Amino acid sequence: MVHICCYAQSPLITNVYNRTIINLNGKWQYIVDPYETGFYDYRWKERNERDREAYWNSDVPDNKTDRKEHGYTDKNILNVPGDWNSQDTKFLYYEGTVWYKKSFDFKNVAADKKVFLYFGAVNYKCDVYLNGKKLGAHKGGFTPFNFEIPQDLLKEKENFLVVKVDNKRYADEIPTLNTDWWNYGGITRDVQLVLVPQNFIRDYSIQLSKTSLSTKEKKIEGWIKFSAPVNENILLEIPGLKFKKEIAVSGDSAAFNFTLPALELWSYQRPKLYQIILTSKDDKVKDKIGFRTIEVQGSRILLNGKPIFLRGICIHEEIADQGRRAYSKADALQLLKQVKELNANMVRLAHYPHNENMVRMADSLGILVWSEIPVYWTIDFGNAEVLQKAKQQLNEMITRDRNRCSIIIWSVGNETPVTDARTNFMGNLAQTARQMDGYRIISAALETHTDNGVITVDDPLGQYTDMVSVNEYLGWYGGLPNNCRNAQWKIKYDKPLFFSETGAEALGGYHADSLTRWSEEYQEWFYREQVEMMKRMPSNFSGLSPWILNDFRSPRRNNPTYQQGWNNKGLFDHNGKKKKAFYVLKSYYDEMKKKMP
Ligand code: GCB
Repeated sequence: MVHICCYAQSPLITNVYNRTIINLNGKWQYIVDPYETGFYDYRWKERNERDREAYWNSDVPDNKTDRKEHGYTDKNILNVPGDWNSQDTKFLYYEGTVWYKKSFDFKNVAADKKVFLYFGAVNYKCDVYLNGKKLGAHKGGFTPFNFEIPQDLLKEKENFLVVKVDNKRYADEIPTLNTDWWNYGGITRDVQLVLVPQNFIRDYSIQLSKTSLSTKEKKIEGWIKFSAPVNENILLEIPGLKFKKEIAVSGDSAAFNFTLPALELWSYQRPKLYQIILTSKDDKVKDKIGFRTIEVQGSRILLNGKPIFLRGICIHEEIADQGRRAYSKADALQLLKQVKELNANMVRLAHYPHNENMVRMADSLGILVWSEIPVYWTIDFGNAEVLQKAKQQLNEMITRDRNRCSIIIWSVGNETPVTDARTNFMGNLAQTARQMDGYRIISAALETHTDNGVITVDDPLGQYTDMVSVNEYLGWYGGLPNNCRNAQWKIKYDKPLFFSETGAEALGGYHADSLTRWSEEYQEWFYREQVEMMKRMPSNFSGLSPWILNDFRSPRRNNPTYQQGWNNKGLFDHNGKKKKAFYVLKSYYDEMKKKMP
């Protein structure tokens, strides 16, 4: 009997795209099941594995007397990867269960291979069945997971793969009931079979040591983990540097370090990546990795030992003109090209880990990344199980991406209320992130409060983070933009200060005078005042990621004239057209680039 829980059934395999894979993307048949009839019987008891009415079991009647009340058909098709909301108007607001089914053949697989079923992400909860057997379950809408498939379960012909996907919101999940983005449901990222040797390289970390620059040694530190203990020498190669090193492994993991004097560092100005090849007796994994250091020293952020200014912008994982989740390389390129047009050097991937294409593309285009888990607004902070769920998502995010040099910041959440329970919860996450990965900055987007006209930042969570990131909307949620002129700031921490959000809405193409809310001119004015205020900020001011690159769908935004289900704080409107504010921010970024290239 497979144990059912919210965790992936097998430890995550990293870098799956560079392994032997069989793609299961494409057309999947589906059944919409708002009452979860395929899962619970009429007494609301979970159906047992062999229940013929369970939707994970065959939908083919045994004979003409047989009664079947479920069925998969080509009349009901969803594309995978993809959210269901954008694929048929009946799904636009749907929150509930949809069963997905894929039939696939599986031939010629050597018995010495292991086979894993890998999902890039499914929002939010899924239960996965193959040929009538449960492989496992997973919760968390934005991180990958995999299950090992027992060899004797796979057939040469017509394997019957069923995934129950449920995107309902709950108070004790992450995120919770309340978000300001669209709850896109479905199998939103790639699905593939990953074929690996019996004993394979499951995970590894290869990083430039922080001390490298002071010693000029360019020391690389790392580790490798196998799926089971081995006793052998593995080979690590970096062909671009003609470098080879044997590493002795006895057990299921080994640590190593070495120096690479000729190494060229990765930076957003020159995003140099090296091919890395790891070869063990049975396995071989290739990756492309860049080497850089990122750290906070005093009140500055240093990349490769030099102070930087983060010319950032927030992004949701959405293609606005098609009103859908982004998932592909083409989507990542479309979004990151917009970022380049703005002359930005950084993105805040809000408010959840984006797909792997995005961070790999950021590595190769040279864009710094803030990556975040959806600990957002109103999490049930007093609940120990919820903390475990948050940790699981943090773990999956860091495990997938720790070798992506573009990622410089792990964020443990956004705009959470100051209480002891919340500070313990998020302090714990910050500590976990630091233990898992000592090569990045830990942060969280905090709120400010205003005391006697002074904007105050004193959130106790600031003591656990390496930089102080705040969301401020002076001139949109409080007063008018000219309030920025006499804004006084009081910041408790002597750490780099970052505006993780600021922004105002404008309906693209709506023009009026600058005092008129929702007009492009109001948003433009807002940005002008904000930029002037930023120029007066104290010297620890280290950058910003305004809210947001593109307009995005949000069910909370119900002004019938100016919103209609969209949050219109984008610098690009939902047809991809630049608003006036775009040019204000761009010219600030042009100026800052000259000062701190
Ligand atoms: C915020 C949130 C973001 C919202 C934004 C807004 O502070 O972090 O998720 O979408 O404000 O537009 O209000």
